[in-house]
Amino acid sequence: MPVETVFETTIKRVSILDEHGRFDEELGADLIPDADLIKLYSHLVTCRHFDEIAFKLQRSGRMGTYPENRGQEATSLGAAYALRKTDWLVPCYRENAGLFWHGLPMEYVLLHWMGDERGNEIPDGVNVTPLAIPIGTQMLHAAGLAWSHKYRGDDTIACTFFGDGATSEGDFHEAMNFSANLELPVLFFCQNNSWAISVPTRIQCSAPTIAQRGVGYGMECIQVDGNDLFAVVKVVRDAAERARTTNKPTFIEAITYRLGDHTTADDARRYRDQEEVEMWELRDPLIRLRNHLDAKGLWDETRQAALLEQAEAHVVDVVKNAEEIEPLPATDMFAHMYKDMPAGLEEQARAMRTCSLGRLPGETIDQAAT
Ligand SMILES: Cc1ncc(C[n+]2csc(CCOP(=O)(O)OP(=O)(O)O)c2C)c(N)n1
Ligand SMILES: [Mg+2]
Repeated sequence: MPVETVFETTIKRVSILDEHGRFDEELGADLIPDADLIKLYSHLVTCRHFDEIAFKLQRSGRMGTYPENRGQEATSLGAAYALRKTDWLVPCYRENAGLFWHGLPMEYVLLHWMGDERGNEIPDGVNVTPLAIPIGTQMLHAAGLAWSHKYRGDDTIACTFFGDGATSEGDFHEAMNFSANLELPVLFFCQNNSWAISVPTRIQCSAPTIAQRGVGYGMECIQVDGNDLFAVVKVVRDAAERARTTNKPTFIEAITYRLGDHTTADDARRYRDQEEVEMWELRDPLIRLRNHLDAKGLWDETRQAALLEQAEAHVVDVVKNAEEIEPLPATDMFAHMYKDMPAGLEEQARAMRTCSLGRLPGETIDQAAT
């Protein structure tokens, strides 16, 4: 036969709790115990409240730019829940729910967006890397982390998060190729939220799925309903097991949507239709899970009211911790790039110390210069 098929593939999508409340018992029955389900839902509600407050902090001039997480929370949370605390989460910037579940204190994220580098000095024992603003860079870090654990011979894995837009970056392809060829225990978790700022996914990727980008690297690829916490837990658990036992990476495309603007510096009304947003509001992962809990008799309005009160009190404390931290002089910006600061930078830091920006409150020029 002169022409034969040498390769064929299919991309599967996993859904367990759909937007209409239908639940797949076969896949979902023993996935998440009820007690954990309540904890996860409570966490989602707290994170949603955190998101609202972070947005307000920016709007009232108390914080810099902030990317709302609203609508996407089930993706990173499902992944973090399915992983071990010793595994690495290597985030982009829209994964608060997963990072907080993994142990990152909430105030770190506020400090980051307040421009305070202490927000990126992740506490020991919390296996989370700092938020990555340069798109795509973190995937290579995840490959490196996974490689180091493979080299040590333990079964720790890395899960890196990124957006649909990030899959057009060279770094993405390098990290994928490297991880597949070296057989590294990495999960590549793409949050396809339909947009890369104002660029829709359909003109960013000509293939019908982003998941199939991984096929070219010989990787296991799967699509999942990213607003379905159960389905995310299922695919990440399976992928993590594969990574731990065979060192094979997996590419996961989670279909989700950001309900807010790209960041507080954006106005999404200028490029996307309100009907599209309204359609996705109906698929909100929090509403879906709440309805499921209601149907199981695990939740009611009294519990909801108590949870909201608790979440509000918690976030008040978080904001207080972030805002009341001892201020650092602006020269702190020089402190985080090099172990030994190059002479040129040291010179600039010294010059800044003697101007008002570089001094601590109440510090004189003489004190600063010493
Ligand atoms: C290397 C690089 N190029 C451009 C930007 C500007 N930028 C910030 S976010 C973004 C879009 C990212 O879209 P996507 O990967 O889909 O993530 P999302 O924000 O939708 O979660 C761009 C182009 C950047 N931060 N880094
Ligand atoms: Mg996107």
